[in-house]
Amino acid sequence: MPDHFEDMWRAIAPVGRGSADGGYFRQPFASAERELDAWFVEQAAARGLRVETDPFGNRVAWWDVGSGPGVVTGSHLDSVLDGGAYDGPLGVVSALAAVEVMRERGFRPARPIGVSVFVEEEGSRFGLACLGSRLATGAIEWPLARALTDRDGVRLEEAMAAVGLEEENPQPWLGSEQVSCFVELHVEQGRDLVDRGEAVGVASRIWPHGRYRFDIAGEPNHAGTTRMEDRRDPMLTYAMTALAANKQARIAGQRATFGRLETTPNSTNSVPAGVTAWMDARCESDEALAALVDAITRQATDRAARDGTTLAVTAESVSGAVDFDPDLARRIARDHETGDWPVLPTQAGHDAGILSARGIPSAMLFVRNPTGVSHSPAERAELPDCLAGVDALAETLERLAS
Ligand code: HGY
Ligand code: MN
Ligand code: MN
Repeated sequence: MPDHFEDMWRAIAPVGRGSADGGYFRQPFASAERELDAWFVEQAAARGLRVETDPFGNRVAWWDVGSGPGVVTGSHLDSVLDGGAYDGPLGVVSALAAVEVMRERGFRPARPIGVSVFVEEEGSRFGLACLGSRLATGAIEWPLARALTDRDGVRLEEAMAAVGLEEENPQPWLGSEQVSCFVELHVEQGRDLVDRGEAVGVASRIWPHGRYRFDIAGEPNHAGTTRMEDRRDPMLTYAMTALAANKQARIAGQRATFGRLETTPNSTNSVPAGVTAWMDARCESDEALAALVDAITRQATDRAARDGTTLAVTAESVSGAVDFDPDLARRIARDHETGDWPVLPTQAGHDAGILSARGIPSAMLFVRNPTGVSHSPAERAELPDCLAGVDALAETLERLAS
């Protein structure tokens, strides 16, 4: 007997949680995420869904009814480091629950309905956002992706092989021939719905965003015997770059964050040899993103010249602006008992954005997050809003698969 929403939520809650009220560590192809992957296959089987697994570990569980390209809904099960409970899993659990709701309502889809899980959506292990959906759609070629490494130097292909994904030359497979449209339900990563007093919303667009690695090299030396004027200190260049990024983003009304830092040799009583820092930048347009990264890079380069350090900036992950199909968004948002659902932009990237950019009509449903906080243990969604999200998703799928 398939579990209902609350049973499923209770079953996965402890998987990969750092401490009782802590955050989640669900890195792709590692134990907690694999446990969730196995749980997903079990829940799909309990619903009589046919699970397809692609060579990258992405899953689609099919309700094989109707004909033609399917309507697919789903999200991801991996998390950022110390992430929240809802970012990703809420979309997967809600999709499984929505299948039950449609069946209980006696709905017979005219098209197959798929429940999907894309791997490494966060890019928090291998650095590239939405890696699974980019591989499935061909947005990144396997020869390039296979060599991506994690913080321990493990290559993607090694991590995948370690969990049995060993196809020699895996090919992209996902396009509009397989999928007529894709809908992702996701916890809102912000406060728009809270401020509007709404439980459910629809996405209009995703801001372009990217991740940039700043490699700053200096001269390692003694922290005590080296006079300040004789130093070539990469930590100084980094510190001024972080301040410049914050200032430039504020001036431009955009977003820039340095959240990850490595220093070598990481010694308390040494001037560092090098600092590597990762910047996450998000802007309203592709042009604004390029201009912001350019302005910050210029200021970092000037500072490096003054500090006698060297700087190299590498774009590790770039996702262009996504404008979801406005007719599809309107079709989903309109004429509900509670009126029209609000249509909102987001600065967070999603697999729905990758599929949309590859020509698959895509949409997103957001569920209210009372804290508005995400990528943190403080991320929330109340049960009544989660259940409203399941009903909204079932209603949406019925509209799209009739
Ligand atoms: O980082 C993001 O934009 C998303 O949460 N993966
Ligand atoms: Mn997500
Ligand atoms: Mn996320």
